[in-house]
Amino acid sequence: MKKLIGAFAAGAMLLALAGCAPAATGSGDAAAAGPKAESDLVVGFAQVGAESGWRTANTKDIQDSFKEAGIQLKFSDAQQKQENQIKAIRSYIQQKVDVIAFSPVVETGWDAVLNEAKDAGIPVVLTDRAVDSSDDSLYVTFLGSDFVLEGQKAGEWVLEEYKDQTEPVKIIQLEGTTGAAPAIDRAEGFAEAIKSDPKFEVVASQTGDFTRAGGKQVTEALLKANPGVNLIYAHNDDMGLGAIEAIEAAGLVPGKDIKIVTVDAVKDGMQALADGKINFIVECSPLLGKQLIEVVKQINNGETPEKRIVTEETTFTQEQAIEALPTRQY
Ligand code: GYE
Repeated sequence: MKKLIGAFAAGAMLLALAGCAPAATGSGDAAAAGPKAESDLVVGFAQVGAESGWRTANTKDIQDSFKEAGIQLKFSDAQQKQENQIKAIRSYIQQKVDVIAFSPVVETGWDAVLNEAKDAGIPVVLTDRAVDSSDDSLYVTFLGSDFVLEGQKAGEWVLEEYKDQTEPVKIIQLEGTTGAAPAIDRAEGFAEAIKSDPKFEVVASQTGDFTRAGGKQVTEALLKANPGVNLIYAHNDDMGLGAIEAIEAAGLVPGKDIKIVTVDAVKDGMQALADGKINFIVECSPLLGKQLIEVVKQINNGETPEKRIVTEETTFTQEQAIEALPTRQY
């Protein structure tokens, strides 16, 4: 934090100096003139992809929020590939956008490109997913959910749901994209919660890449290899929805023969919960657009946003899903 303030202070001093310099220094330093008009701001956003209902809702919310704020948005879809995101970020640097925002598909491997943005003097905002870097001066803030807490909430529901069962509880975990912050953290939070009772056994854990097709395919294979599974913990709704198809195809009843707990609470997931095919959902809000706009405005005004902005979230049982569905935005 100190480092960050230091960097900002140094930057501000340079700008102040540039501002005092005679006109002969040229017109290069527009920022010296103070904040830009918001209608002149350009933000480059490098999205992960379109892998899930959550992502679709997130993209729409970001695009709508920028339209509403009258700030120009350059948007790219990396199709879940880090190399594509890096290319997009490099192109935003070349285009000299005012702010770069992105949702890192995986946690590691960003330092080089983020240093390029830093050298170009372009602030970077992380939305939704975090990076794993020892240098936190490479981004201004991380705006998104507490994924460890989400995993814990899922695990705590499982503890309660099976509190009277003395037999082992066999669990399949459908992991998100390998190396992605929500996959790593949701696994960690869940494991943390259930470790207090050895009757909970994660008999298999595999990635379904946050997609419905992935969830279906992995569940099909894992059900064959692991008879007598009690519960599926899916890192997002879409993989849970894929699991429902696989469970039904195996002649079993989702929500009864095999219970399902997921994370996200997008409409299709909430519908399955209302229908009793999913048993519990931990909410993860994709509505990050308005907060991102706030951060962009703060940066433009020379203010320092909080280093970590955490999204507030709840959980849903079947009754709560039935109640929430009619007014659910996404
Ligand atoms: O849970 C999942 C999406 O990063 C929080 O990514 C996001 C996750 C979300 O594909 O559905």
